[in-house]
Amino acid sequence: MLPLDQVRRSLESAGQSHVLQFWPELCEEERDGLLQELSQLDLEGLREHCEGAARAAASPSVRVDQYMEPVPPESVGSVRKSEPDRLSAWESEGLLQISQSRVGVLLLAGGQGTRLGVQYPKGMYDVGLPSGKTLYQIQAERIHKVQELADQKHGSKCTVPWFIMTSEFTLAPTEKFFKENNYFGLEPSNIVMFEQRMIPAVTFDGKVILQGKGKIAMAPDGNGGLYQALVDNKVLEDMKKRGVEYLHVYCVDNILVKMADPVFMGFCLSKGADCGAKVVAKAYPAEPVGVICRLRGITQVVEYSEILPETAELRGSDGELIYSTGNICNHFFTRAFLNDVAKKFKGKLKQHVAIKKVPFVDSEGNQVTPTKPNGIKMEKFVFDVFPFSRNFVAFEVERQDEFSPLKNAAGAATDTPTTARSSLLAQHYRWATAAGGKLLDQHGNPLPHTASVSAGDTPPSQCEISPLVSYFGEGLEQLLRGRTLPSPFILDEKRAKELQSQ
Ligand code: UD2
Repeated sequence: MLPLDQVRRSLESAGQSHVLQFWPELCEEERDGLLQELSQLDLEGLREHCEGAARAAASPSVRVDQYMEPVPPESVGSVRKSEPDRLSAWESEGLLQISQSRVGVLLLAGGQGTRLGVQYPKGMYDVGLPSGKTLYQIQAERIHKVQELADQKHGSKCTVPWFIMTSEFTLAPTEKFFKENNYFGLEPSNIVMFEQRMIPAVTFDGKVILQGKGKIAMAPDGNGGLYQALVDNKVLEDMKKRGVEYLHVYCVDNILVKMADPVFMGFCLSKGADCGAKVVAKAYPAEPVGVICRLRGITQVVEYSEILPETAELRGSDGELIYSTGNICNHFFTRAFLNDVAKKFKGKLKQHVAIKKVPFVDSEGNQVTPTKPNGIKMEKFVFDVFPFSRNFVAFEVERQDEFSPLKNAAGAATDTPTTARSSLLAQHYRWATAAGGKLLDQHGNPLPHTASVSAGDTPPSQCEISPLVSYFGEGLEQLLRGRTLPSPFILDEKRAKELQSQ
């Protein structure tokens, strides 16, 4: 912790002395807390941060729309348009790399989940599946299974380490949750949690906002804070020690996420890519996903919050959206590329401005809950490194198989616990019927043998297949062919063993 005098001088020279305005009123504990918080700030860069935020918020936002061009469809790889042989070759390559413990997964989990409105990290959310599993448990079990698939194929004993970026808001509860759940059966030493930086929210005239008399309003520095956090916490060195060469980076709330997806890994490797992104065709123009496009000839993502509605709505002569390649926050990076970013590019990442309502204490010491936006939060985006890549690739996957994010609380029109749950159950319905299972509805009536149940539909049966039994629909025929499956039907490891022995 820095001495008070030093902090006071730094704040003065940054034009932020008001931060200590209520110091005389604070008790010992509050003083310690504030000093601790201030000691962790980059005090030297504080003036630049505050003035920069105020400048950025005041300047008319530079519209990128006029420079946007769609990416040529032929430059985007695609599950739908690829021959089964090609897909299976990519998958084999991915599994080979996984079997050699050269692949890691990296979860971005430092966000506050404001839209979902829960007070705990989103990964701990239970969307109401018959099994009651949380997003974290589903992800852990998929890691387990993909390791097993790679081991079975190559006679190895591999590890897919799980790197988890948290923030001050999410680190402690995430650690506690993993511990209480016995790390979901994974080896704790292969789960590496680290913290991203927090930065102060700032008023429109460039002053740090006090959230309480002894507390600064802080927010994580965006998921692009990843690159600084990798350096701060020596995570790249850790990856190197473990022999990890390739990373699958993903966001916490997609219930269908294919952890360390061998097909995506294999695709990116076959193209010699150092950086890649999975995309889906956008469902509707205003869908809150960034779009992959070219800006002045360079492929990158324009975030949904920074594109004009009229641009998002543009359609070609075939009626399809022109900007349809939706980013789903599932990225591929080589460790070499991450090293380059850490050394050369992380200081060049764009700062994005978010204007928010930030509760504060006014100069008279009154607690105020603002009714209109009063604060600036600066954020970096994880995909803003794409332009630094030497060979970036995009890979289109099927939405119903790979993308159903949990963003909003129950009752919203899209991306809710209900839609996430339905997407997973619909997928498992498709897998079970494709494997020859005969599903029954809740009243015991036979359901059509159809594989067309899709993400938006309410699945006609509660059929849930544990990732420990099947990673992506494989291996189910021997268990389910010709069997009648009641609803609810939970196929976990125990049930799978019973079915095998019958
Ligand atoms: C993200 C993508 C968007 C689209 C969408 C799909 C970014 C910047 N935008 O938008 O283009 O792909 O996801 O679902 O990637 N996070 C942190 N630290 C932070 C802020 C966020 O780790 O400071 C994590 C957060 O916990 C989550 C992920 O980043 O896992 C995405 O954050 P979000 O849900 O706020 O992003 P969203 O939906 O606006």
